[in-house]
Amino acid sequence: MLSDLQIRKLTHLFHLHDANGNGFVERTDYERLVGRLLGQREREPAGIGALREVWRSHWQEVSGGGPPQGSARVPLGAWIELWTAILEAGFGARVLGLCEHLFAGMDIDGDGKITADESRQWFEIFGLDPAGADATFAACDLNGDGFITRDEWIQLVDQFFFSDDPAAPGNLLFGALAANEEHPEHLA
Ligand SMILES: [Ca+2]
Ligand SMILES: [Ca+2]
Repeated sequence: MLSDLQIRKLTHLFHLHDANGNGFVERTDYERLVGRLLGQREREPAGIGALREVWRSHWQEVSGGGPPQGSARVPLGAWIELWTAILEAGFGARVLGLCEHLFAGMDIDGDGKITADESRQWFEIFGLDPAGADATFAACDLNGDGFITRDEWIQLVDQFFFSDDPAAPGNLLFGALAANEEHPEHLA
């Protein structure tokens, strides 16, 4: 069973994905996010097709494998159920795969490191207040060398999904949880 803190984090994640704030995560929400992710690249990097594909398959998983052109709508309850099933299986290949696609989304220049600037753009993609990005970055750069590396990223994603410690830096990966009730609809 997931803890209250885990449920809060998953609820926060739901609201970030529900980009038009209608109470459902839909295919169009994913497309909007992917569009923002791709829109930040000045030129098409080699891995762009792969990035699009991972997000597409992630949506397929979230929506229960509905038809590609389908109009599946995932309400909060189903979202929590899906993530509960994923997380109760432990930190395995699926969560590692998720780490990889999130990292690829955030590492805009593809150099294998996330900078403070890329972190700010990540906040923009999810419609988060960019004012919070620098504090989040400082907390998430675990060794303070000015970059978030893959190793740090895996620890942070692990904390976001699994930690029950309210002080874990990874809790901030998608912005402060106090923003739970806000919908990022101004970017819709
Ligand atoms: Ca980078
Ligand atoms: Ca670092």
